Amino acid sequence: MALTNIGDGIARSVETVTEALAAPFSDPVIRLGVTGLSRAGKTVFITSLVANLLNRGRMPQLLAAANGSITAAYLQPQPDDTVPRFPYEDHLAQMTQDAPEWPEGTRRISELRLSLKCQPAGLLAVFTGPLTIHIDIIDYPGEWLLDLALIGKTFEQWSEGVLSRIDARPGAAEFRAALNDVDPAAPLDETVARGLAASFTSHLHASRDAGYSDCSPGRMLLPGDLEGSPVLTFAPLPPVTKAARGSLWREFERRFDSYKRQVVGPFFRDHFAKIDRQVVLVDVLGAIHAGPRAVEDLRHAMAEILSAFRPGRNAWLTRILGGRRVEKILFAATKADHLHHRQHPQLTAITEALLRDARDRATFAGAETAAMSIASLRTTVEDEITHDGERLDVVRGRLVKTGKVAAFYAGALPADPARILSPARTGAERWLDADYNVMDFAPAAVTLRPEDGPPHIRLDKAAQFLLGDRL
Ligand SMILES: Nc1nc2c(ncn2[C@@H]2O[C@H](COP(=O)(O)OP(=O)(O)OP(=O)(O)O)[C@@H](O)[C@H]2O)c(=O)[nH]1
Ligand SMILES: [Mg+2]
Repeated sequence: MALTNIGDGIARSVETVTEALAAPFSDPVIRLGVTGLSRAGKTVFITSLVANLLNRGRMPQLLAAANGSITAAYLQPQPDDTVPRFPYEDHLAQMTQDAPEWPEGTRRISELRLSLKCQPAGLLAVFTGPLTIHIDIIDYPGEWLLDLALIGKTFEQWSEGVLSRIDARPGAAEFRAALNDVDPAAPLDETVARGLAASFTSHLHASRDAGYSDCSPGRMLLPGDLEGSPVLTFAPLPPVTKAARGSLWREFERRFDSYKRQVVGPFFRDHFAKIDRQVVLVDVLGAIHAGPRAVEDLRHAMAEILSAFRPGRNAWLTRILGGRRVEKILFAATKADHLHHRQHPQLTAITEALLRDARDRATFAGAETAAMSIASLRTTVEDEITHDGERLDVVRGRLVKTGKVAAFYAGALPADPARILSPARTGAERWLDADYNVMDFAPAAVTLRPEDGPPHIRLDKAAQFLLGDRL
C-alpha cells in the first residue's frame, strides 16, 4: 500500500515536470466566453469581433493592432471535432451584403478558433520571438443560458421561485388552471404530465415574447433533439406534505434532476467551466424600453446566471470549476448605436448598477472587471435636430420595417442609475416621468475597404480589455 502511494507520487511529479516543460512550447489559448440572454447580441458580437480582428483597420484602441504587433490573423480548425463550426462567413455575408440583414436567432452550439500571430514589441521580443495565440469562442442559443441558474436549485426551490413570480405574466393563468386540476401527490399519469408540461411551455414562450428574460428551463423553449423526451416533460409544482414514490411530484422532481444532470451539467462543463475571459452582453436599452418589470427581471436573471460561476456554491460545481477562475469580465451594454454618444456614459452607469448584484454575488474574486457601452455593428450616424425649440441629439438609421431612413431619439437616460433601478425594484408598472424607445435598425449598407472590418462602437476598446494584455 505504502509502496503504491510512493509510486503514485513519483508518477505524478514526473507528469507535473513534463507539463511544465511542455507548456512554454505549446501555443497559448484564450477561451473567450460570450455570455448573454437571447437577443442580447452574441452572434453579431462574435461575427463583428472576428471580422475586425481579421481586418484591423477599425481597431485603433486595440494596442497590438494599432502598433502592428499583430502580424497575421487567420481562422483555424477548432479544437472540438464534435461541435459544429460557427458559420462566421455566412453571418458576415448576411450583415454586409447589398441588402444587409441580421442573423437569425441561434438554435445550436457552434465554435470558432481564431489565431493571431504576434510579434511582441520591445525588450520582450528578444526573448520570445513571434507568438501564436489562439482565441476560442463558442456561440449558443441565449435561451439555454438561464439554465445555469438551475444548477444550485432543488426541484422544490425552483418550483417555489417560479410559482412566486409568474402570475403577472402571459399564459400563467392557463397554467395555473391546469395546475389546479391535478393532485401532485397522486400517482403519475403520463397524459396529465404532458398536459402540464405543454401548458408551462406555452407560458414560457408567451413570457419570452413579452420581453421577460427569466424563462427557464431553456430547452423547453428550444428543445433541439430533446423535443418530447421525458427530461423536458415536467413543470413546477406546489409543495406537497408527503409525496409517495411514483407520484407526479416525485417523478417531476426526478426529471428535473435528470435535466440538470444530463442537459445543464454537460453544457456548463463543456462550454463555460473553462472560460478565461468573459464578456457579458446585455440589451439594457431593450429592457428599459420594455419597462421597469423587464429591467428588474433582467437584473434578477443576470444575478442568477452569474452565480453559477461562483465556486464553492455546491460540490458538483466546485469539482468542475476546480480552482479555475475567470480572469477578466467585461459587462457590455449592446446596441449603443441607438444613442448619441453623449448618452453613452449614462447607459454604462445603468449597466454597471444593474449588474452590481450579479457581480457581487458571483464574487469574481481576483477578476478584473469593466463596463462599457458598445455596438458590435453600428447601424446609425449621429445628428442634431431642433424639436419644439429644443436641441436634440439623435441618431439616424434605416428601419427594418419600412426600409426608410429615420431620425431617432431614444429618450433622456438619467445620469443617476437609481432613477431606473429603484422603480424597477419596487415593482412599478411604468416609468413615471419618462418614455424610452428602441427601434429596429437594419445594418447599414457599407462598402468595406479590404483592411477594414464592419463599423462598430468601442469593439476595439472591448477587445483591448479582454485580450490586449496577452497580445
Ligand atoms: N442596432 C444594433 N442592433 C444590434 C446590434 N447587435 C445586435 N443587434 C440587434 O439584436 C438582435 C439580436 O442579435 P443576435 O446577435 O442575434 O443576438 P443573440 O444574443 O445571438 O441571440 P440568440 O441567438 O437568440 O441567443 C439582432 O437581430 C439585431 O436586431 C448592434 O450592434 N446594433
Ligand atoms: Mg445568436
